[in-house]
Amino acid sequence: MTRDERRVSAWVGIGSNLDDPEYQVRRAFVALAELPDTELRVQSPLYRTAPMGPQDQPDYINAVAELDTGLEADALLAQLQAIEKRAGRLRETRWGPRVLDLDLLTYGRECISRPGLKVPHPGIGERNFVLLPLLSVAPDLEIPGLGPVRQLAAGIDREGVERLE
Ligand code: A4P
Ligand code: MG
Repeated sequence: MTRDERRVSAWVGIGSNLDDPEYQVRRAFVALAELPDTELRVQSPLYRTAPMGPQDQPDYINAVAELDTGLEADALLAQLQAIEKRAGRLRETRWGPRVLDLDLLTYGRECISRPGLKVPHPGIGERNFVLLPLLSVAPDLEIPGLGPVRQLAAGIDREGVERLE
């Protein structure tokens, strides 16, 4: 197989609600662009979104990015976690506030379910803070097992999600 044939389109969800979230998300795009054997193909606009989960936390800034990568899914997840760590992510409350959260939303057309890695990312089909950024840059993206973004986004509540200029 040539190198080109192994390259995969992977979508990453980016979220932050601590330590200047807009800056954190913009810096995450830069970090993604610098990953080994990987190109940053698409970056979505930024969205201000009401928190899902505990409500006593600040609003989030969310965005999505498309990578073109030669990394395996596990290696890519490890790289995403390293970026989170460098951003200073410490607190680990489930659905609690965080400096930077990078979720592997899709990895090509693959469905992966093993301890530590589930792709497509669970909840993708119900989360307006993932679907609306995806809709703005990839309405025709097919989420394996769920359907096209355009169709998934048609059914969701848009309340609490505001696109930034
Ligand atoms: N993991 C498994 N599959 C994946 C994947 N596809 N991508 C494992 C990333 N990680 C994956 O993740 C916990 C474990 O999930 C990792 O060790 C990894 O092996 P985490 O990011 O450390 O934990 P978490 O984020 O606190 O938990 P969880 O359940 O992943 O939360 P979510 O789903 O990331 O939600 N509200 C708004 N408005 N916007 C947000 O972005 N985010 C969250 C976090 C809550 N509320 C939000 C937002
Ligand atoms: Mg996460």
